[in-house]
Amino acid sequence: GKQPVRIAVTGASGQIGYQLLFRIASGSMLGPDQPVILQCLELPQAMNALKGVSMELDDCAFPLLKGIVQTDDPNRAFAGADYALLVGARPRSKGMERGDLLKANAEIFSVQGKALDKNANKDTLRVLVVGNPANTNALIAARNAPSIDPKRFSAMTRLDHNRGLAQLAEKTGSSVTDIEKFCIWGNHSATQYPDINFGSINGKSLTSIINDDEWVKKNFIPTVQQRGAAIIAARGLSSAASAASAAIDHMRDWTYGTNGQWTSMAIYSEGEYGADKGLYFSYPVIVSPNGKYEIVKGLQLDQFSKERFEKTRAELVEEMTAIKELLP
Ligand code: NAX
Repeated sequence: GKQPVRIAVTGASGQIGYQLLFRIASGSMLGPDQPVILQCLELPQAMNALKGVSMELDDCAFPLLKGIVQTDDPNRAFAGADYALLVGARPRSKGMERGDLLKANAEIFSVQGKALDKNANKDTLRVLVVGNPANTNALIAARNAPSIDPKRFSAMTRLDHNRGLAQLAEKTGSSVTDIEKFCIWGNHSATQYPDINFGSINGKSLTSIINDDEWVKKNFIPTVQQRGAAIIAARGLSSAASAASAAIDHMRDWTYGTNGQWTSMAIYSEGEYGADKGLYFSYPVIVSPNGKYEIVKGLQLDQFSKERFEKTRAELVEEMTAIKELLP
């Protein structure tokens, strides 16, 4: 059979970690014939909770699970890592300004970027940043890992993408798998732009099927942008199972391909569509079966889309500017 792959997960005993680890160990991420070793990173004060999670993983008797590392040392967590899911982050505490939040996270992701650079398996590594502000945290980690291709880093907008698919499926009375060529542009934040203009169902354009511009602009776009807040309002806790599920989808598709279909990933920008080179920006991508992603090229954005694109681009530039002096 296949050799086990090493999968580092940070924030492993948090809400999302608790959903994610079991899905990975069960084979949801890399398939039923790929053994895995979980390398869990937590803060020192969460090591006991992590021990409990590890005991539960043992108790599942997952056939694919070949080992669990529990550590508060990034160097150990990332040793030989083929995958790194960076979930742990500093949450916003009361009275904390956005700039302070960016800086607190810049510290965490600088340390982790350096540890990845020193310890990970550079020939296979795929990094997904989930912890917020995810796009800028990905930029910081990548910049601190100069010997790793920046294209091996990504940030998660797949949850936003999946939220959009679910809304569109409901509106059109179709299945989520029927909806093609939908995408999220930009930042994983309320400025993200969920774009249906290229979308189709069975070759028929989504805009003509929906035929309700008012719904798209006043209902659909804000619903996707504000979905995280709506989950918190309803559940009293932020999205966790759906976030973990999106992380699984992101890594599976990045490894095995999207069958020619579009998905959304925040990836290193070379300046495509006018986003600034070096930003981690969500684009429509297609992943080939060998695990290489390509940004969908040649799309014509209309005036409305250009305005939305500009708004989320400007926010990412602003985030980068706030942490610029902390970049190596
Ligand atoms: P929790 O607070 O439940 O868990 C976070 C865990 O990370 C904690 O156990 C904490 O001890 C650990 N941690 C903190 N700093 C660490 C460090 N330096 N090294 C290792 N572990 C560390 O948060 P949870 O609900 O799991 O959310 C995790 C992150 O995902 C948050 O930043 C959250 O904002 C973000 N999200 C991102 C989403 C996305 O789509 N990109 C959606 C869901 C989620 O809101």
